[in-house]
Amino acid sequence: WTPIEGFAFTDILYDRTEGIARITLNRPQVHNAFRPETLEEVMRALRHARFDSSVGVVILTGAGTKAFCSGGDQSVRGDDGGYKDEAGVHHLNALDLQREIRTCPKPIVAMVAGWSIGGGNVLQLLCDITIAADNARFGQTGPKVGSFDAGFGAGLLARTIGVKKAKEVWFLCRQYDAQEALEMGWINAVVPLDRLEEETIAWCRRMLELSPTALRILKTAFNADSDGLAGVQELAGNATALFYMTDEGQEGRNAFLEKRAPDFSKFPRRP
Ligand code: 2NE
Repeated sequence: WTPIEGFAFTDILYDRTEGIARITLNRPQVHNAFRPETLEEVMRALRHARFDSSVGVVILTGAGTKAFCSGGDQSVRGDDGGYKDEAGVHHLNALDLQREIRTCPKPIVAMVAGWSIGGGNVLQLLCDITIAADNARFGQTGPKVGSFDAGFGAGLLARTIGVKKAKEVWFLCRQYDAQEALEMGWINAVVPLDRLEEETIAWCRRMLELSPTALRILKTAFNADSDGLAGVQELAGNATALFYMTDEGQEGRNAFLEKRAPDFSKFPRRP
């Protein structure tokens, strides 16, 4: 892994190998719980990876083997509608990161060892693929700690593991081991802890061999219905981008710039 320079991150690590960018939540003293600054850094790294054309896949993980992420840092949870940053401003920017995971056109793989809990587990859910170590444990704690995620945390979970199971997860706040999570369809694979990185990289390499455009459009397709019109917009944006690459799309632009009427007559009206 080679560190990606140019960022003064305090809460995350950001590095790469081959075409894979890795973002690591790095607050092991609190099981990688996030504060607003942590999520801001993750979003900056994710945007960087998105715009780096040599990156095809992103891994989101947690430092150490004890936790992927334990959700929002309860010690900076304020009384004013969010988690306080160092300036005292309240945020719920976990929701912003959720959107950015959805809209990043590259596959994002959660590599999970240990605890995947609360808002951290919602981030895991949002990732496109999850590879877990056999020591991973999953769960939501919201109703226990005075919180809930009634957006993707509830709705997407229900679509992923079924409504009854999703209600169980939230209404009982139990924890589930990696094998149980796999059986529910919550995650994609369970591997021994000492093979977690190797196996995750193998999954990433497989995706790197495939068509980036096909993966991009499939990701938006999987998200389109659950994201409503914003999801349709994402999917449609891909159609526009592809159309811009055609002679037919370029004829309209060229005609405008050349101050002439466009001639679309040579383009077929396909069945
Ligand atoms: C994760 C879990 C089950 C682990 O238990 P255990 O016994 O293995 O570890 P322990 O001792 O609880 O944790 C180790 C240290 O990490 C801190 C603990 O306070 C402890 O610190 P020290 O006593 O050593 O000083 N720690 C762990 N999680 C933390 C957290 N989230 N915030 C601050 N410090 C944390 C157990 O630790 C646990 O249940 N953690 C809390 C999980 C939780 O409730 N997370 C928040 C859910 S709400 C949320 O994430 C959210 C949302 O609902 C909506 C929007 C945004 C966020």
